[in-house]
Order: sequence, then structure tokens, then C-alpha cells
Amino acid sequence: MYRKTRREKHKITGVTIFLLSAALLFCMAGCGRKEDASDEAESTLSQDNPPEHIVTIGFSQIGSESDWRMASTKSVQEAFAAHEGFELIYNDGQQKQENQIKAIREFIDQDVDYILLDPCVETGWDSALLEAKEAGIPVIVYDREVVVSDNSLYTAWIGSDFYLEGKKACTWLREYLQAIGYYGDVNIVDIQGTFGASAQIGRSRALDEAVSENSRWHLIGQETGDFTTSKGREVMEEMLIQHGGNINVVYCENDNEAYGAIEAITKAGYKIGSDFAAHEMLILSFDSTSEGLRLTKEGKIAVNTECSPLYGPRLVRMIEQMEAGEKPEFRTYIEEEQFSAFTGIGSLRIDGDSYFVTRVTDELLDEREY
Ligand code: GYE
Repeated sequence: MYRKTRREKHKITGVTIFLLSAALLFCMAGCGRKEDASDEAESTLSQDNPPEHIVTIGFSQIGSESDWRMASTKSVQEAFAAHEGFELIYNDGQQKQENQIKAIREFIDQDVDYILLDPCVETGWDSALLEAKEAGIPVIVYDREVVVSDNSLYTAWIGSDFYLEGKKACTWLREYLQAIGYYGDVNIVDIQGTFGASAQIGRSRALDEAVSENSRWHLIGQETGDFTTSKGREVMEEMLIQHGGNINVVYCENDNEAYGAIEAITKAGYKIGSDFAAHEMLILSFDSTSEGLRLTKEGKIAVNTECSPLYGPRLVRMIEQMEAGEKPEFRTYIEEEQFSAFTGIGSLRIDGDSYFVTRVTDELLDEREY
């Protein structure tokens, strides 16, 4: 569908250029000229061996801020490299929207066939996506979302339900506190993701809501750790200076922030755990990278809510589908799990649906691809 529209546009431009050039040549030659033998041979040759159509895809990636991100880049690059006929042009946005917008414009100039976009933040894409649309280039958004005034500015989105991820984490916490018989006050700090990113918006919103629904839960600190280990550590250090051992739960919006938070807590002389009277702190995290799961198995991360970065094969399928003239689903959520070393909670019930909580085993760690 999309390719046809694009080709049609090229055809119109091509025909116009051809007619103009033909007229020009005719005038220059005075009365035209006969095709000579070598011209004929050349055109026969190109008809017999039409050049293979290489599908070019401009890939605007956010950056390399986390283990998740590196795994996502690898997954996309490997999946397209494994299929003949695709050429992926990678661009690292260095966590800046302006770089990603610049990349989109460069891809348009290069006349790529598709643009693949993982948007660092949700808003501010309207003009760049409109330019892509006007150039007839379909844009596939994946992982994080874009919020635009006109949804026809992109072709499809595939990603996680970040709000549901947050709800799973908060529901697990509520169940866990009940399971250990803790009914006191819970002081929570939130190390948020990059402001304005879908993953931050959904996960923070779920926590904000859970706090307003549980009268004994108190959100005493909330600051961005930008999804990185170093910023996660820095924010945790500041929170410890401010609140000391009064912090009970640290809600890290990704695994890298959790690595940093654990380092800061340990360095400050506190322990990870749920003996709040002894000033232990409970860590919640998202992503479930292999290092994140290792820490979960050790009990350093109490619950790790999965967010899969393995989009490569899914995106290849989507583009193959479009190459075949089919229209992909406009929105697709991927399914994800939750992991913990605590065996007291087998599953969670959220809005009428059940979600299993998987125990982290060595086999699971061995199989983990990222
Ligand atoms: O959780 C984090 C990464 O957009 C889901 O971005 C992604 C998030 C992921 O940097 O680790």
C-alpha cells in the first residue's frame, strides 16, 4: 500500500523529468537521432538483469544510555543484516531529540524506503514526520511512542505498555507488603526515566496513582536518573543525603538506574531488604536485563518487571509485510513477564487479568539474550 503510493509519486516525478529531458534532447539534436546499436544492447542488458531492489531503512535510535538500549540496537541491526535485500542506515541520536529530527531529515534527503524511529520523547515530532509523509516515506515507530496531532503521520507503532508495567510493579509491592505482614508507612523514592519518554510517563504515572490509592504510601522523592547508571547513582546519593535511612522503597524506572542506586545505598552503609525497622531498602526495577535478573536472583532487586528490547525480528516482519503491499497493525503491544526471587506471590491480578511472577533460575539467566 505505502510502497505503491511512494512509487506512484516517484513515477509522476520520473515521467515529468523524462518528458522534459526528452524535449530538451530533441531540441538540442535538431531533429532527433536514431538509437545506435550500443544503446540498444545496453537497454536489453538492463532488462534481462534488472538491478536487485535493495530496501533502505533509516534507523534513528535514541542513544546508548542503557543495557536495554544496546540490546535493542543489536537486535535491530542483526535482524536486518540477516535478511538479504535490506540496508539499514543507523543513526545514534545521543539522547537528543534535535539529533533524531536531523537524522530523519537526512534520511528523507537520502530517499530511504522506510524510517524506523525510537523517539526519545513523545512530543515535538509533527514537522519532521510531516516532511517524511510528504516525501512518501513510511515511518515505523517502535518502543517509545510519539504523540502527534495527526496519527496518519506515522504508519505503525509497536512497543510495551509502560503504564501496565508500572501497575504490575506497584501491585506486586502491595501484595508483597501484605505477604510479609507489613502494614506501616512506606516511604518511596522514584528514580525516573528521561522526562517526557513514554517509558517514564507510564511508569511514573502508575506509581503516582498507586501512592494516591494507598494512604500509607508516601512519595518522598522523585527525580530523573535519565535511564543511566551514573545518574541513577547520583540521584540516589542525593536522596540518601536528604532522607537517610527513612527511605523504604526505591522505584527505579530501569535496571541501569537500579545498578547505580544499589551502589549508592551500599556505599552509604545501608542494606538492601525489607527490614524497614533496620533501615533496609527495597529496590524495584524494570527491563529484566541479564544483570538485572542476576541482581533479582540475589534478592537485591525485589521485583523486576520485564520490558523486552528484542524488536529486530518483529520490525523485519513488519517491513516485509509492507513490501508485500499489506498494511501492518497500527498499534501493537508486546507481552512481558515479571521476575522475583520471592516465591510468595505466584501471580497478580490487574483489571481482571492475571500476570505470572516468574522465579529467576540459573537456566533463565543462561538463556537471557540481553
Ligand atoms: O526501559 C530503558 C531504556 O524505552 C523501554 O529506555 C525503553 C527504556 C528502557 O533506556 O532501559
